[in-house]
Amino acid sequence: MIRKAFWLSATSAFLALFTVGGHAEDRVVNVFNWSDYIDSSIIDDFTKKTGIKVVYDTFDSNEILETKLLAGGSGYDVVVPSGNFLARQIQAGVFQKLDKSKLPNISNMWDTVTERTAKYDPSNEYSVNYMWGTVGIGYNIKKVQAALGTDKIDSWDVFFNPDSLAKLKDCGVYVLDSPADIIPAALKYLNLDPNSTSPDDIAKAEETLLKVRPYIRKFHSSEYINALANGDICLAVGWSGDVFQARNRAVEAKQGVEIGYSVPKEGAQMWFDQMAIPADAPHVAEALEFINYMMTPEVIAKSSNYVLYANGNKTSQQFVDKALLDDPAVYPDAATLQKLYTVSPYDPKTQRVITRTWTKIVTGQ
Ligand code: N2P
Repeated sequence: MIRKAFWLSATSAFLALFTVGGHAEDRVVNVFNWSDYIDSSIIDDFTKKTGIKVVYDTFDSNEILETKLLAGGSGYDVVVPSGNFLARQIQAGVFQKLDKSKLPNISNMWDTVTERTAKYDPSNEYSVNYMWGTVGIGYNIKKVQAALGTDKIDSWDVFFNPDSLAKLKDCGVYVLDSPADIIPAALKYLNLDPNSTSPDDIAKAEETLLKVRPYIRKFHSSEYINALANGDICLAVGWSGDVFQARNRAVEAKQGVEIGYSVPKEGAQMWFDQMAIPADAPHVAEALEFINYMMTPEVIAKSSNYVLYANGNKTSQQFVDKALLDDPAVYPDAATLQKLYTVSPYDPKTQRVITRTWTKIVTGQ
């Protein structure tokens, strides 16, 4: 009897060990992040350090991410919505609160950013910042000079004024396929509230966009990086860091393409992309380890140095390339900050108007 009990417990100890060993090997985290948004060596380093395998998928639209999250069972453990989308997803019960005791690196975060992200996630209970940036104008300096007689773009007028955009039609114009980025910009250009939910105001934005629609070659939210870098297009309404990536790719390609980025004087949107854990995430412990790792100052600085966006981590700034840190289009100075606005989530009724409007703009009808 004693012997039998010994064998039983020895067997279960062996089984337990085996299971723990197997489990360690199987540890995995499923991450869904924006495209062109990480130095892949960071993912490899995380796996080397923790033994956790990263399955990394990408998207280029908040709408795509939201559809998956609202359907449930996405299988993702870490996702990165922008603040305005995060806010309504929190309301919809899509996320779980973060166990801050598992996130010691949160002490590195920057109050200038957390104060702003609290607008979307009060007390920052559900999310931490990954990167933040602006919506502006990326352009081919020489081609714009040839078409418009100036290589300095400082106003949305170059895009929203049909006479101006017509001159850029042949060299090519791309626009983000993202109503929550473009419609507020149109409202701002019209001197209206970029957060307006008035159907009249949205109709004015639609009218303005339909007038320039004939001169837009494509609505797409990631292809403009290479299109700008290769000289295939001369203007893109896009996200700051992506335009800077285009600029660097152009420099590396040595074909004489020079790319500029403008934060238009009328005002530009400042957005925040937040790491969060879905309520039904299958690997919560691993998700927390991943998020904590991404808040390591050296790690997130490496990411910023690669993707050319500012991050929300104060301690990381000593590791961020000086050129990036000193660039007011990346880490805005007081004068640039004055020009930046944030957007609120659309309520369901306004969202329906925005979606209908956007379909008309993209299809041009
Ligand atoms: C990364 C673009 C992320 C900015 N390529 C939009 N939130």
